[in-house]
Amino acid sequence: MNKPKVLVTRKWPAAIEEKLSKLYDVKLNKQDTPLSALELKAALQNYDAILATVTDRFTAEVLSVADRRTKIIANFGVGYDNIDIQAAKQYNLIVTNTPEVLTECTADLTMMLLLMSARRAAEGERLIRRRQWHGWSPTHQLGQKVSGKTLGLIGFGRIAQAVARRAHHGFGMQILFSDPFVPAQDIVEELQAQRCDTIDELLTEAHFVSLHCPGGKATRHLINERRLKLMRPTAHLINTARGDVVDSRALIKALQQQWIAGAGLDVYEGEPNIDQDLLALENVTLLPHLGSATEETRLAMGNRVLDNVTAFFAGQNPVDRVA
Ligand code: 8YV
Repeated sequence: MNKPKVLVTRKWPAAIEEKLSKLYDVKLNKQDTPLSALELKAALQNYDAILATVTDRFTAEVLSVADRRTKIIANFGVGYDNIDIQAAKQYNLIVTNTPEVLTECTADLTMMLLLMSARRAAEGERLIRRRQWHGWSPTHQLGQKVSGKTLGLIGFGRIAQAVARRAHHGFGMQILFSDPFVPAQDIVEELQAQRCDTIDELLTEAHFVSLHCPGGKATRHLINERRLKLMRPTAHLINTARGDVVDSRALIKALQQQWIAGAGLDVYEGEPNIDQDLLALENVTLLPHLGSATEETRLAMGNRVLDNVTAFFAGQNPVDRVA
């Protein structure tokens, strides 16, 4: 029997590419160039499985291509807002993601951004590189204390809970959260976390706000001009979720006019294109979507995709099925 034809849309950790090559008739992307809509359509017509990432935009239009061969899109990532799930269901396409394995590293990076933003770390680093640091001074580049402050988490799933653990047990922070789902009581108790009835209430109260909701239509521009104005002038906004959760023009205005003290961003609307006005600001820390970018986690993500695809080709239901 012929091996299933599998496309890996981007360059993956070598060990995973090796395993895949042994099991399937695999097409790798050694150049690592993101695929265009046209290339994704051709892929849907030519491969049994597509192993995709956040940079592959499977819109309803792309998925509607005639003569589809693909049966499964196995996404390398926990977020799958790059895939129109309704359309995928309509065409009986199975979609899987990689939850759990990237929780800890993404939570670590969230804390790093929070600390960097609060303590103006990137600004200080830039200053030194520009040779503009003229020595210690009692009032130079003062930031905000983190320990003991209140952290508001919008979305209280796995990653947010891991952030809350670090913040509460490590930094003595009080945890507020807002989420339409009710979390397990033992977690709420462990973290002494308080649910806010509304996002507005959380934004008004918190010293630091971190976003952990999924991307997509339902959360697009959840943080807008009105909501940014509710935040404390000393507050920092951290986004390691998805860029379009924040109205970036409104955020730029908030940072320029100092409605808030700073922001730490790992994700962007329309990434990797970053608004010029954002680049010009000192009170924002910018990272290039590094949430899960550790050797250990990317290997674990690859293995998780492998498990999902292997289960599918063995006629089983993949464990991380989201459509
Ligand atoms: C991934 C992420 O690396 O898993 C996610 O949702 O945001 C990242 O950590 C990226 O999405 C790759 O698909």
